[in-house]
Amino acid sequence: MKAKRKKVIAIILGGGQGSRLYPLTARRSKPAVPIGGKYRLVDIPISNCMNSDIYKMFVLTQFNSASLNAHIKNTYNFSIFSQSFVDILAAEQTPDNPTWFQGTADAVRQCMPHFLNHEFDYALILSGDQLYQMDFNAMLEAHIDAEADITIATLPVNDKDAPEFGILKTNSESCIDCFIEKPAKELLPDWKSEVSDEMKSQGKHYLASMGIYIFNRKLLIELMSNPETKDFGKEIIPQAVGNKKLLSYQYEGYWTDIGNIDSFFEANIGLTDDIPKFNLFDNDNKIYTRPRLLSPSKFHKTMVERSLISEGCIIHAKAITKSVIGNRSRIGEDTVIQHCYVMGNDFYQNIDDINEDNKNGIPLIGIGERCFIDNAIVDKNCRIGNDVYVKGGKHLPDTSNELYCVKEGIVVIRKGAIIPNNFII
Ligand code: ADQ
Ligand code: ADP
Repeated sequence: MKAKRKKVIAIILGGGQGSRLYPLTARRSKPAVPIGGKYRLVDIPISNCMNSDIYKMFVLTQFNSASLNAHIKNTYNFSIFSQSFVDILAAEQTPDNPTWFQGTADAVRQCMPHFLNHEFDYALILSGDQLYQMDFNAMLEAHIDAEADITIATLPVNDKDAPEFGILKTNSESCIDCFIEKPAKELLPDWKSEVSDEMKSQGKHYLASMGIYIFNRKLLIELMSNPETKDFGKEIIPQAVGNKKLLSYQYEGYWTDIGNIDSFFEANIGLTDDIPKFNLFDNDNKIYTRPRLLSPSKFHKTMVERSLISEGCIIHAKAITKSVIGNRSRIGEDTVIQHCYVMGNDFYQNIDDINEDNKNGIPLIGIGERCFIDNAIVDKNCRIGNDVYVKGGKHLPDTSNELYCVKEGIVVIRKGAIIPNNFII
């Protein structure tokens, strides 16, 4: 347990411009994107830290959004008697740095003065867009025991995924002796590693960096003093191999990148599996989020099959299948929702608003009557009219307009979009 006595800060890389998650990031920063009906992306790394007794956290984001600020401020307000905190550091223009973060290492470099205000022995650098549950203390123990300069969490991946990651090879002591960022397919035969029989049987022959790093304080300061290096995967890690002691900390549990619409959608829908790979029902690994004091959800006569329904919903729908339904969702009579992530609403309309909207023919907040919605993400506060038909799937070409986008067949209805009655996608 010596790792617990060491001082650790966590630096959560909250996202570049978030273009891969567009349009969910059109009006909010990436860490604020809602996930799992009631959480935000940033809750995942923060919860992993708290479950590992790490309570000093920085979230680095390209721009500050009201929803991220409100979420962090209202959720992670620790006792005044503790020294715990979650601080948001948004890219800021200063006389020295007139630009946004130029990459992951540049983001850390620009924020170094904030980190150095705190005492720490180790910096744990995390990605903000991954879904996994991991004990960082065990990783820290391994780092300390090996007297490593840098430790990288790694996991075996297959041929198809390997070109998306930093791939490495290790010696018999698990020290990294070579590393390549996102190798071309043709180079893969040279990058096979010795992996367990179980991983071999799944065709996972390559060791990939999970983008989770532990750095010793002194080394981090040294590396960050070079303004030429902008990125961990492209520069810092490859340049350190051979010069510093880099340990591979191998992980074989569930881990998935949720950085694009396709993987984000699948990760959410995956939560509705009979036995989901990501366990929201774990006493020892809670996922923390903001308690909202909402009423229990109310159903009228809905057939619900393998779905997650959050709090405060009013649901008249005919059927909800394999879907995640977010806080305060309102779904009208005879509507069918399948294979969808409906993010829910930030507020309820009062009776005066409802009468006014009805008078003006504006659909109410939520999803109307007799709709059919399949393979879609419905962002927050949408107003979907009656008899709307949305059928996502590979048959739809990629599109983007002011109401919705289609990415890899997944329809994403933009936040606050007003979809008129009888609309068909
Ligand atoms: P990528 O995921 O492609 O590869 P990158 O785009 O650098 O790496 O993002 C890493 C994390 O930092 C993400 O959470 C991202 O949102 C965030 N981020 C990116 N740019 C940022 C910026 N300017 N400011 C703040 N945050 C930013 C990396 C490694 C690979 C490794 C994979 C594992 O480079 O070696 O295999 O992660 O997913
Ligand atoms: P979530 O975290 O699920 O988005 P919150 O509990 O944070 O939900 O509430 C969302 C925010 O919406 C709150 O800050 C609330 O003040 C705000 N809100 C409440 N009523 C309205 C309204 N009429 N229009 C816009 N925003 C509202």
